[in-house]
Amino acid sequence: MKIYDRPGFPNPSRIRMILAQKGLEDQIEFVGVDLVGAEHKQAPFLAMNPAGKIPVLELDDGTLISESTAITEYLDNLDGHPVLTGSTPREKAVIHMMQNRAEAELTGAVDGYFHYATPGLGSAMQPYVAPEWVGRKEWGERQRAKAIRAMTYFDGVLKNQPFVAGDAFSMADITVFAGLNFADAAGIAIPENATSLIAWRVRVSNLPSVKNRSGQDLLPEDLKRFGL
Ligand SMILES: N[C@@H](CCC(=O)N[C@@H](CS)C(=O)NCC(=O)O)C(=O)O
Repeated sequence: MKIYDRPGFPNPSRIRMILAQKGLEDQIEFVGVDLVGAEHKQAPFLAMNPAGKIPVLELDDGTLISESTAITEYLDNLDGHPVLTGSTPREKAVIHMMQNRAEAELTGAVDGYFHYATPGLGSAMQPYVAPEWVGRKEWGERQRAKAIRAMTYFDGVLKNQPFVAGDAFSMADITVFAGLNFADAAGIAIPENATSLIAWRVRVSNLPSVKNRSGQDLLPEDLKRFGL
């Protein structure tokens, strides 16, 4: 299997944590995609994923799977023993609900702030992001506020249960974790009073499948291009 991605970016980091949790890392050949150079917006990549986004999983028979949740479902069910996406109808439904909430309210909002209210991925990507319009920056700032509201929401959830979707670690935890790392990179801080979310983050960061795959591992050349 091949995965087209870029180390250190939020959705690729979700998949790398899932591969670690499932013990599949050595079965994958990673193919680097130059996001900062807008390689993912050119015809060869768009033929693999018309959305122009990473990650993309390519199976040995040539099947192409994009969307991190779909890739997660595939990898988690490959051995017949899903541990991140639920086993019972109830578990599956709750995990999917929380996963979608994490993506729509947190990661998606951070993404909106990053691409619209900041220089985002830089000049090569600007033609593909959005045209300048009056209020673009204000919209981006509203996404920042939305991301902070999501952090407060997940803090409330984690006051009552150990993990985002209940008693067990799941793909919803991985998405919230990747979303918080993205928020760090974009400069959106977790509210200080979100103590349950902060404590959960420390706990999750020490899990074997998460440790050292936290998404803070941008390639040196990307760090340089971002001026970091
Ligand atoms: N819904 C997609 C989102 C993927 C996504 O936003 N990937 C980011 C990297 S973390 C990307 O490719 N960004 C580049 C862009 O939007 O141009 C998924 O779940 O995989």
